Amino acid sequence: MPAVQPGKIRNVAVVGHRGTGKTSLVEAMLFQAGATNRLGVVEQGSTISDWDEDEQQRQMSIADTLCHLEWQGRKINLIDTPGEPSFQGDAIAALHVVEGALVTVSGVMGVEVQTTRNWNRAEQLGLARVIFVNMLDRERADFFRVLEQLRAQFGNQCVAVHLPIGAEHELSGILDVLHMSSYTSPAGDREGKSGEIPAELSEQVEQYRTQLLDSVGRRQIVEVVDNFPGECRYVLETLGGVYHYDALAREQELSPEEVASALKSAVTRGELFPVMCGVATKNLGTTAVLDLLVEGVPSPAKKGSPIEVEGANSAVFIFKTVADPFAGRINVFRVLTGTITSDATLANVRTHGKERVGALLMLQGKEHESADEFGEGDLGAVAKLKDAMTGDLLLDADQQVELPSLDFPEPVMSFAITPKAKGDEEKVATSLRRLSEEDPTLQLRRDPQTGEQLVSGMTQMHVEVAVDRLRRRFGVEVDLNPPQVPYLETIRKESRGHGRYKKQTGGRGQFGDAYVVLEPIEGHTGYEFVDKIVGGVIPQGFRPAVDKGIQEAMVQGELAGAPVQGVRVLLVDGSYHTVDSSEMAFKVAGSLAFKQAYEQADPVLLEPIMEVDVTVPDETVGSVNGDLNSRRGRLQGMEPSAGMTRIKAEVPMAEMLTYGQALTSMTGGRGDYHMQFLRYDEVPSHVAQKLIEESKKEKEEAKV
Ligand SMILES: Nc1nc2c(ncn2[C@@H]2O[C@H](COP(=O)(O)OP(=O)(O)O)[C@@H](O)[C@H]2O)c(=O)[nH]1
Ligand SMILES: [Mg+2]
Repeated sequence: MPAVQPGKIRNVAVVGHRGTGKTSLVEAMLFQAGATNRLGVVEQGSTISDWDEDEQQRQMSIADTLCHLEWQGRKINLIDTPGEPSFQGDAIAALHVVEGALVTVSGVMGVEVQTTRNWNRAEQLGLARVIFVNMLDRERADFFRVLEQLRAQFGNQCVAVHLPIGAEHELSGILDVLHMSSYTSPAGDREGKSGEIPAELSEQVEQYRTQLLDSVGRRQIVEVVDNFPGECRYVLETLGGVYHYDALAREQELSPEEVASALKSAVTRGELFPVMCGVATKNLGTTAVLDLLVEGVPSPAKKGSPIEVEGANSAVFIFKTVADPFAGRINVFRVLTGTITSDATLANVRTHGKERVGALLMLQGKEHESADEFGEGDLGAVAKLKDAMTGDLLLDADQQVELPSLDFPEPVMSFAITPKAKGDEEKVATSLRRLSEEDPTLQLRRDPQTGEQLVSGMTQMHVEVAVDRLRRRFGVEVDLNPPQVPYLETIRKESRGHGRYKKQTGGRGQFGDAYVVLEPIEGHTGYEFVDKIVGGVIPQGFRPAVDKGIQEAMVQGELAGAPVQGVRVLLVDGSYHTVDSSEMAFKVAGSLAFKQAYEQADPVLLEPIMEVDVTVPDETVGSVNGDLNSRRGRLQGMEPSAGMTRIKAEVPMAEMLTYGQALTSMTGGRGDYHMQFLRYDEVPSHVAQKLIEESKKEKEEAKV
């Protein structure tokens, strides 16, 4: 099959909050276009796009799924994205490779957290946006309330092009304000029935039609263009642009075709956001959505590449890596420029390695057909690349170009992960690395200080799904625990200490003797060893051994077993024995001298302080601040904007280990936070006391 021309492609990411019917709508569109001949159901695990076992079990999309269909002679590529915040990385990646976003909103719940997040991202990326208010058959669904909410939140550029006929279980069809017609489409009926506007609704339709017309153009002639002999054209001012119009010269009512065409170009430019409605599970409203995607979403030919690449004839960007049960690893990509054929060899910009393309695939959920080539702007997939992964750029030339950034949010929930079976450590690490190649918002690192293997994700659920996948796909079982806090110890006073190591056991003995002075280093960081020996009371050759002994003692401080930092040690005096002295003896002497001095140096525990950035609905600010306060947080500032307040605070890491769940329950899932390491601070004495006692107890137990 030859490549599809860029002008005939529409790339659309279906985004929205979890449970708003994205997957069901994709299913309905595929069915409506004849790409599938049965309408699958999410609860039965029979949809095309929720094909993964984890998805079916949780009845929730976890990863991007690519599907395609043909409508009005155009190829529409649909990416069904997860709405759950845990997997928002995939929605973000999808938005980066499309020209349009189809935003689903529940007719009951209205605008939700993830609606807003995806909306803002789509806006940043300058995408055309089409809104589908779904689930209007459900109890308490109210299209008009949701419409007002949309207009209040995202502006009056959100205009209804559809209205429901009836409501809740009495919903019987859809009114098309644009074409002034109505239709009903019982489940499974692909044609639906198109008809007249019911008389009792004519007033309402008129009201929304006026709103639509007012949005399409203010019907105000701002300029008369008289370029053509014998022909007069008028320019009509629209939202954010001008629209050439000659109907107005005739002072006529705009024809539906004229309105449609004005609407279409405003949608394409991202200036108007048509609001449609329906019932995805009954395939009601789907035809109109498909029509509008074809007409309103710009083609790749019109919009150009979302990622600029210079110096290559063909380039593809991998936005998703999936593990396929049959084909192994599949990389899903967008062709940025040129055509990609199945015999191509491409260079990976990140690794500089060569990749032989081999099997190209056209995806329909988990089903794939092989393809010979993909043209510019198209979305496709490739199996069996060596080491390509999400975020990679492959070019036909080994060029130095900057890798595009998908700007994923930083994962904030960390857990220490340990295999249930001893000896599985390596397997856990490799399997997790695999998962994080598929989903870069899942991260893996070893804490150099505590030695723990840490896995971080967006939420607890995110990490738990990863654990399920470890078991199911890689056969490893693990335990998750809150990570250890990397405490440090330091000193606050200058002090002196003496260490002497002497052993007389028959033949050759041991002798080392050292005097040290400890001084705090400002900022509580680093370690310095200063040799102040005069006159060779300790021979040159043994002094590094003293240093070594001290550094070994610093690995586990005497206070609570944490590493010691921020200490300058002066080696000031000592003595030696010509026969019995050795490096080993001076190492021990150094460590004894350090320990004695350390006790006198007013040691203290240090804890990591995080810079925390929380965004919550205004009405929850009081309880969120109170909670941060009870976590020993210090408020740094607050910025309210559009119903949400951003709170900045400095909070000890030890108090933030379970913050995700607390924030979710305080804000009903509408809160969001991220944090990063800021600095080490002294642990307040009442908190330190407990930690010191615990460490003593552990030490005792270890001895037994
Ligand atoms: N009553 C009703 N249920 C729907 C509709 N659309 C989806 N659902 C159901 O709502 C749930 C969530 O739908 P799903 O498509 O998985 O939402 P997603 O999370 O946005 O992909 C599933 O149980 C669907 O069967 C609708 O229009 N009406
Ligand atoms: Mg879904």
